[in-house]
Amino acid sequence: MPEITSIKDRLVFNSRGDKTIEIDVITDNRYLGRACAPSGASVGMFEAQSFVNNDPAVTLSNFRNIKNKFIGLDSSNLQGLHNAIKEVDKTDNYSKIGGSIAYALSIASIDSASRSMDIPFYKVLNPKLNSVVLPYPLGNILGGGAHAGPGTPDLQEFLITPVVSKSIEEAISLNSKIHKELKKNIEKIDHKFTYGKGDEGGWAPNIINDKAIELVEKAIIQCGYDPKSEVRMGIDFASSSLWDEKNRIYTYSREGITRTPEEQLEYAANLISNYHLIYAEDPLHEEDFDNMAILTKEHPRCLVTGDDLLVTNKKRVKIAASKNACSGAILKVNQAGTLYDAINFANECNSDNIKVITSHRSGESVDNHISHIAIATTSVMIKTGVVGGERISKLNELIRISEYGLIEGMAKLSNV
Ligand code: 2PG
Ligand code: MG
Repeated sequence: MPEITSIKDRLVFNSRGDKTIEIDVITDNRYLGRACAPSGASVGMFEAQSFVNNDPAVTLSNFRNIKNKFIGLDSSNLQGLHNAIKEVDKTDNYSKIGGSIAYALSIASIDSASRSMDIPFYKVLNPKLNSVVLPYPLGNILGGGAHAGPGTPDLQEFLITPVVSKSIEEAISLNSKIHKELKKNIEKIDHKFTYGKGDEGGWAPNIINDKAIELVEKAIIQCGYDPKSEVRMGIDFASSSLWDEKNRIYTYSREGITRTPEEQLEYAANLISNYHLIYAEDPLHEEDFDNMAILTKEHPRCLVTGDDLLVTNKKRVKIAASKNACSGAILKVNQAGTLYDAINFANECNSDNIKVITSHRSGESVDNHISHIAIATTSVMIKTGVVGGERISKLNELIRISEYGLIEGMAKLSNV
């Protein structure tokens, strides 16, 4: 068995320049696996807690006192490692050890096992996988909300995915082309546009939501594609960050308007229909399973997706499935805690016929493990940016994976 022989750790910085934790797991004194914990700007209420007392340094120094407990474990055994972490931290949200430790330790362990066994990371995670289906890249090309500054749209992310593409390379290239085309469209109407970008590399112009989606659609058409069937659009509404629980209203502070829950439902439904969205993430706030169910029922050609709603939590997706509250589910390992938790979540989604979309966070590193996690969980899409080193590293890894053989093709999204 591949045995963990040592563990190293350090504080490093993420793409926003914030401190985070990186862990090295070494198998059989030779094989180095490494993982760095990402972090979100729009964080769901029910997510794992990344750091003890919100402090990376405290989290790391606590970990140094207990890390010997993980020496001697099988680095390829995700459940064994998960159980060992749970022995140290019995909380539901990893507040004792810190979600960043659960994340980095479990991913670095599989990374290290993959090197010692000389098989790809995705195959260690899912040994039964006989062929590889590649996820479509769902690229953030224009953003606002918690990822960009004042004047940008209230909605967090405007996304595209080129379902027309026959290969991952073609898909990545098409997303980049449309990202570039969009810049020209923005310049024409935002005369003060500085080419500024949000945290994930999407343009951050001074425009309102409705204009943003219009410009994205125009860029797709200008590049010669049909937004109804070839390059489809999506929106991450991140509407928990707009939701005012006390007054029970959605506040679009940049646009200077509010929407009641009924109006928010209608607004999301209109955007889905008018722009043929393939993807609508968190169109309602994180506790509104009922209105999510209405949207899901009425829009079968759109993946009505839970991010803050589900927080990569198996119990929450079970509730969502019982209410038919979504057709898509975002998988972010650090929302769940360990990679084992996240894989269990994906298995639950797949058995409930809810499509999995593996996702980056807005605060990232150049790690590319999520590309393998997307393959292992048979995700239909991978949500990441289109430009920026920490975004492109995930996309380039998919190109490398596509060279391994046993490739079945791109994910099936034709029924959506
Ligand atoms: C989201 C993510 C990723 P953050 O809301 O889906 O795009 O953002 O990491 O800030 O939560
Ligand atoms: Mg989201």
